[in-house]
Formats: sequence, structure tokens, C-alpha cells
Amino acid sequence: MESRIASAVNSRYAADPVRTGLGVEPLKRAVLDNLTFHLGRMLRQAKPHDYYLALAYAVRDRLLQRWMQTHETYANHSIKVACYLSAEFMVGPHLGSNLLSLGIEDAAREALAELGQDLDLILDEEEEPGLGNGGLGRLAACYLESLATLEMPSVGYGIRYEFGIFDQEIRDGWQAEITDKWLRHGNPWEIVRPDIACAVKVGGHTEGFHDGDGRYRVRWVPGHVVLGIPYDTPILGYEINTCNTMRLWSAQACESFDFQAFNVGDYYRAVDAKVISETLTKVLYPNDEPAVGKKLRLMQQYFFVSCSLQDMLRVHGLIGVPLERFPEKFAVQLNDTHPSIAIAELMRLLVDERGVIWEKAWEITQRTFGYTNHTLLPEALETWPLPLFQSMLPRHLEIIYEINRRFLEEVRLRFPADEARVARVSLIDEANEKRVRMAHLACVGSHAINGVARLHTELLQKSVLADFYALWPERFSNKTNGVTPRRFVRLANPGLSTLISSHLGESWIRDLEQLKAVEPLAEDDDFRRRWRQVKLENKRRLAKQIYDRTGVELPPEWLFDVQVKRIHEYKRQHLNLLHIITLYARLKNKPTLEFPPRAFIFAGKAAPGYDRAKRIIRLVHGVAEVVNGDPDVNRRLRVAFFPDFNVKNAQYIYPAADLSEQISTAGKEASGTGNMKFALNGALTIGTLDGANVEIRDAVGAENFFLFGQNADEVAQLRRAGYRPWEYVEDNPELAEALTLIRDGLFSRGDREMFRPLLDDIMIRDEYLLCADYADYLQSQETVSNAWRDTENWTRVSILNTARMGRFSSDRAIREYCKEIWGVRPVRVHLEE
Ligand code: NBG
Repeated sequence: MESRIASAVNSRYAADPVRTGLGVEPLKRAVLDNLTFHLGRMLRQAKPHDYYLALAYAVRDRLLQRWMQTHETYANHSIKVACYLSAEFMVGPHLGSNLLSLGIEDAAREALAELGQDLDLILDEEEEPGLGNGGLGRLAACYLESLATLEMPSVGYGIRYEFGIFDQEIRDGWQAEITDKWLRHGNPWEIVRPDIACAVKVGGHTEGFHDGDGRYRVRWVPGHVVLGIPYDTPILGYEINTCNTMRLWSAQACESFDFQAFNVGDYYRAVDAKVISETLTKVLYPNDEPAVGKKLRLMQQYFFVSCSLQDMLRVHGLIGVPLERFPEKFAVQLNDTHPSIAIAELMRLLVDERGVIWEKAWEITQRTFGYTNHTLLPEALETWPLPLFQSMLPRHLEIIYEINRRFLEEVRLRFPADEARVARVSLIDEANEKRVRMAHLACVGSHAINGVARLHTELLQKSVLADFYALWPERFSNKTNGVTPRRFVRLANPGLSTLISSHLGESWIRDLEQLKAVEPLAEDDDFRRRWRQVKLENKRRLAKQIYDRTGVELPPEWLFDVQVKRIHEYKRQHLNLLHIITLYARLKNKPTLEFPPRAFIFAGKAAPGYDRAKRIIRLVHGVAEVVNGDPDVNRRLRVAFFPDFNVKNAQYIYPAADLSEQISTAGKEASGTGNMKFALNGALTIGTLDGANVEIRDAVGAENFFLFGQNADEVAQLRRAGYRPWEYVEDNPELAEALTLIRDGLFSRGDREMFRPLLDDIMIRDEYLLCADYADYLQSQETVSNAWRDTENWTRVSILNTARMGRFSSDRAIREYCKEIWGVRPVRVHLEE
């Protein structure tokens, strides 16, 4: 005993087989220990959720050992750290991925079995942290996982929302939003760090003064101060000791009570301040919402950014090198404009709080930041009304004015007598109501600017950021998105993984380009048979989930045609519906029509205030009701909506798809990442030349991709020429019929009003060009049906899709960021036994 304590003290942390052992026995022991000493549960009363927690704590112990060793290693090196600033991290359930990374799935399964529990049921108990809206948040999570797997020193900084993205329920075919109480049963994966809390100022005013050296300085006198408490979640790399940190900030009142107010008897005002501070990190904002009541959103952004930069400066202070060298220690990436106030905040921290001169501070700032743009949609580019900005961040507004003054001076020098250009690039939009343009702030303050797919980056340079590209072409680069094969193949699709590994071994999981070696197997009859077998199993698994949740039965032998993603007009779920309605009409008009049966599967959330998106969900259900209930068609056509699309549900869906619908209007989808998850799992894609579809098609081969629709140039040309959607409707009887069926109330039980707003949009303006792309889409869908009839060839193409998708691993993307933007290099962590 003595010696164990002594050796623990000497080795900097305590090692204990029950808390660190990876075998069946120590895991079993740990689960039992945790049930008793962590949870206080009698064994005979322990429920599956108790077992989940007990196992989670056992796994966490093993993570912490690696986590601390990682900290030690990083502290001992003059290493550079990548800091990924993101308002969203949609990490998904932790237990499965941590078991995988530790290499103890089998041991855990056996340990639980000995305790009479089934690991799969226990995994299902985990409530996932849904701290993101969709692709952007999930990308951030994939990147943290790849950073750890590639042994790159890094921290993900974000917000610990008490309520993440709402849970979706369907009532009478409409979406209902339920608050996501993900913390209600506790969160075993996080470690709270009150010892390194940060204070964040809000509101108030600024004052000028002269400091001891006679220099003019500015002091910010805040209206109030909020405390940021960090919650750390260890992010373990796959089969590696590197265990990085996701540090999420939670807001707390500085004092639980304002004692002064309390003393003068104003008890309720005292509590009020606490309530206001603590609502700051209450809820994640769904995107696509109108910009009202968003004051809190700007506050959230500032809050987490300020905490994160203060945290970096604290660490930087500990290593004792001069501030000028801050950019050698930290590379900070802005995940979209949400954290872009960081540019002004770092300037404030350096100039006001550390007395660095402006020019020096600006150089440090620019060398520190990189900015990733994730959208071309004008309505999604963030701007803040000046008065709102002024009232909350008075000092930052002054700093932005000064940045802008110097910046516009430079623009005028480079482009004399071009005031139109000056107005276009200014950080302040002076037209109409004055606003701060956050994307411009991000561009001016960063040394690197990137888009998320080749086409997207090209379009950025040509359109939204053209003026900045003209100024600094050398700052621009492309970083095509990627997804982690650990979660989206190995965990989500164990059948396929086993089949691949039986030929390649397991190294493809960390080096996805190795999938290339599967290509020749496409010609192997037996391999194709087994490939189909895996897909069929996955489809059975999904069909069961869908049946359990919706009562819709989908025969697993049918073609599974899947579109899952946020519901948005530009993603055109309603174009997919027009296809289904046309098939329905064809089958009704000609019951003997030869047609290979198809199951159409949808999933996705609509922003609570996005009327059209919610009607699209309603229309999916309306079409499902008619199609599934009609004996003339339901032997060949069925439609299902899988409710509550999230990471956990996605893991059932991607592996079961035959056809992936990536049908956005060209030029609208920045990249897409679902498109990658589908193709990687052997789905064939029907899609437009949009986002990363372009590169996926290049990779898998044009002959293995169902292309349709106008490309981005043609879309722009069509608009310039004056687009008249009704002409397409007049020219196409099937399109006209589909629209008429909706209008007449067939899918709304006779209600002719329910879908009128959708129809009016399509017939009058058709912003997203459904009418222009309809005929080609239908044509392409026919090609799909014909291809599906040739089972052997379909399988061949499916295999080729998987084999050629290696480039779309988030490992490749992260290597590019590390090398070309961050200058971050891998550091090996050795485990001290
Ligand atoms: C989204 C794009 C997607 C892209 C993800 C990740 C935002 C603002 N953008 O096309 O719409 O795949 O970002 O880059 O959520």
C-alpha cells in the first residue's frame, strides 16, 4: 500500500488496474465499483441506464490517464496548438467511439455479458449531446476526432448549451419541437474546471486616460460581468494515446447574489442578475431563424470567444515567452463567422489589457487567425445592427472602427478613386440600417481564408468575397471537407468494416486511401455477394427502426432512396417529393407499369420559425399517407419520414442507403458532408454539380454517379436571362399534374390552403429552380431505376464508390489545415505505466 502511494506520487498521477486496466476483469470490477461508489445503486436494482453510467465512468478513467499524459507531453514541448473556435460541436454519443478508440469493445461486451447486460442496449442508453445544427457542428466534431487521431496538439473551444438542438417529434405530420434536456441524467464525460474560470465584461461604456508612461489608453467600464466556467471533455484519438480537450464554456453569475441589492432589501433584483447571466448559455440557436431577438446570440458568441482567448493567454503566460510569440504557440481557426468577434477581442486583450502597441497587436492578431467560410447564402452571412453592438460591446465597436479606418486607407491606396469598392468592403454596412459585417472582420483579421469545397472556394472568390480576393489572393485556399471513418464507417457499419478488414486488415481505418485496394474485388462474384449481404442486413436494421418509430414497413429488398439533412428550400426535399408524386401518378394512370420498387426515406429538422421548411415536412407526411395507404401503388412505392435526425439515428441510416439524394440548387450547398458519408458506405449518388458533389463525382468516376440539373454557371445565366418557372410547368404535363395534385388537396385531406405557400413559391418565383431541373431529375431517376435492375453491376458500382472515397476522410482535411494554415505538427504521447 505504502509503496503504491509513493509510486503514484512519483509518477505524477495514480495508476490503478481497476481504473486503468483494459481487460475483461478490471472492466467488470470497475463497472461494479462505479455502481456502488459512484452511483450508489444496489446491484439488484441497477437499470440499464445505471450500467451505462457505470461503464462510462470506467471508460472515462481510462481516458483521463491518457488525457493527463497528453497534458504533460504538451507542457514539456515548445509545441504549437491548433485552437478550433466553434459555436457548435455535434459530437454524438461518446461511449461507442471511446470504446473503439481504446480498443476495448470486445472486452467491454464480455464484461457486461458476465454481468447479465447487453452492450448494444447499454450503448443505446446514451443521450447524445446535440450541440449543433447540422453539417457545420458535425464537421467540427469530425475534426476534433481526426486531430486527436493524427496526434495533433489541439483544443476545441465552444459553448456548453444547457439545451442543444431541439428533439423533433411528428404530430399529425407536422414537426413539434421538444427541448433537449441532454443533461438531465448527468454527463459522465465532462470535467468541470472552476479553478480556471474567466470573467467576461458586458455593456457599460469606455473611458480614455493616460497611463504611467503618458500613453493614451482606453478603459472599458462594463455594465456587468459574467463568469465563464470551462467544462472539459476528453477527445481520444483512435488507437493512440493522444487525448485532446474539447473545452466548452458555461455562463455563471459572478456572485450568486448581488449582495448590495440584497442588503437594501431588493432580493428579486439580486436573483434577476443571476438569472440573466445564466441564461446566456441556456440554448443553442437553430439556424435559418429570422434575426429578431438575437441579442443573446451575439452575447453567446462574445462570451465563449473571450473566455477562450483569455484561456490561451493564461497558458501562454505560464510558458513565459513574450506576447509577440503568441502566434507561434497558437493557431486559432474561426469556424464560420460565429466566433469572428475574436479578432476585435484579441486586439482589446493585447492593447487595452496588456499595453501592446496597436501595430504589434495587429500583427499578432493577423498571424493568429484563420477563417473558414461555410456558406454563400446571403441571408446566412452574419451582420449586427450597430446600436445593439454598441450597447453590448462598446469597446469592440471602437476597435472595429479603428481596424476599419486603417483597412480602408489601405484599400484607397490600392484602388484610388474607387469609393464604390470602399463601401463594399467596409466593415460597416452603411446602406439602410448600419450594421457590422462579421465576415469582413474575419477576412481582414486573418492570414488565411478558406472555403469547404473546390467549387465553393471558387464561387467565394468570384462572388461574396471577390473584393477581398482582389486585395489578398494569397490568403485564399480551399480545404474540402471530410468525415471521420471511425464513426461513420467502423462504428456505424460494423458489417462492412468486417468485410473490408477481412481483405485489407484494419489499417484502412486510419489511412482511408487504402480503400483503393478494394477496387479489384468489385470483379469478384463472391465478394459482391457478401457486399450485398451486408447492405441487406443494414437495410433490415434500418427498416426495423423505421417501423418501430413510424409504423411504416419498408421491404429491405427494395431500392432505399434516402435524403437526410436539414430541411431547407435550397436542399430541395420538395423536388424529391415531386418525383415521388409523379411516380404515384404514373402508377395510378397505368397500374401495369413496370417499375422496380422503391422506398423513399427522409429525415431532418426544420428551424422552428422556418414556415416553408415545416410545410415540406408536412408534405412528406401527406405524400406518405396517400402512397403507403393505396394498394394500387404501395407494393412498389413507399415513403417514410424517420423522426429526430441526429448523430445516433444517422448511424442507422447512412449504411442502409442504396441511393443518396444530393439535389441542392447548384451554387447553394457549400460542401455537404452527408454526401460523403453515404458514398463511403456504398450508396450511389444522384446529384447536382454542387458543393463537394463535384469532387465526389470526379473521385468515383462520372459513370458511377447520376448527374442532373443546371450547373452553377447555368443557374446564374438563367437568372440573368429572366427565369419564368411557369413556362416549364406549361411545357411539362407531368410536372403540371404533380403540382395540381398538391394544389387540389390530395396530400392534405382536401385542404387546399396547406401547401399553397409552397406552390406559390414554386410557380411564381421558384428561387431554387425546381421547375428548371425537374425534367432532367426525372430522367436521371429513370437511369437509376434501370441501373438498379442490374443487381451485379449496381453492386460493382457500390463497391467502387466506397473504394474511391478515401480522399474524403477528415484525416486528409485536417492534415491540410495543419500543414497549410496552422503550422501544427504531430506530437507522440507515450503512456507511463
Ligand atoms: C454548412 C454548409 C454545408 C457544409 C457545412 C460544413 C453552415 C453555415 N454551413 O454545405 O451548408 O457541408 O457547413 O462545412 O452551416
